[in-house]
Amino acid sequence: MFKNVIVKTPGESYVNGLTTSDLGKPDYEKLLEQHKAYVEALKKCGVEVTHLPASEDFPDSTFVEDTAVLTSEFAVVSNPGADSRNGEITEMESVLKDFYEKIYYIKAPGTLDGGDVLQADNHFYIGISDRTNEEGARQLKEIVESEGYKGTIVPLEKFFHLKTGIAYLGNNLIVAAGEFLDHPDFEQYDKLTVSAEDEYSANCIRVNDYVIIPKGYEETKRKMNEAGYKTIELEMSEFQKQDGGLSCLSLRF
Ligand code: CIR
Repeated sequence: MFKNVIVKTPGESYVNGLTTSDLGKPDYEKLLEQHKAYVEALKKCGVEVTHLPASEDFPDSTFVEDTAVLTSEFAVVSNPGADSRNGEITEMESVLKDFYEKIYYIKAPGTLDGGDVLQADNHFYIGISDRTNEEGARQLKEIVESEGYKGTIVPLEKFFHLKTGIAYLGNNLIVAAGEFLDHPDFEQYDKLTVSAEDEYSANCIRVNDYVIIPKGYEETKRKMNEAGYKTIELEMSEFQKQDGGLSCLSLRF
């Protein structure tokens, strides 16, 4: 069960943030509506929402997930791999001090984005990507193992972040797309598979009694409902334009 989430309103500078997509410029008004709906959905899942104001100096800072890795017992402040995003951790560190006594840090030359970290029960999977380097992944593995968790490092082939293509729903069930459909590191899990054309819906989040999924992916939704999960669908177009998905917009703990 998650009790808390942290979210952050996107600033007007969001439209100038990092992206590799060719989906066009985000519409700021629409973006704010979509963010508001995201926060409402989280509230429906029964969590307490800590809502941070926009920071114009950090265009991508609504994607708070990348700044930390959180568990019920400890927090890890990340060291984001994109220069323009690295300063986002200053604000997050001070927020996390209100919730955690035990805080670890990923230190240079290690870099790590929270989007590269998937927790499945007592096991952390840590992706090596363009943002998370081997040293950052090694540091996180050492931290989680010192806390009694397992850690597995997973070099990514194509996905931007680890969680771009995989999610954990609990009960040994993962949602998998692309390179994770048949990946040896995840063979012990039951799989809800996502086709290449629905790949964006692999980035979904289980929050207590619901799975929040992007709107417009009927097959993913049907498979989740058949597996016994209640779903909430959210319009994500303006986040997708900047390479962001549902998990990226919150820290859940
Ligand atoms: C970035 O490039 O950092 C942002 N535009 C998107 C970050 C998405 N975050 C995530 O997948 N955890």
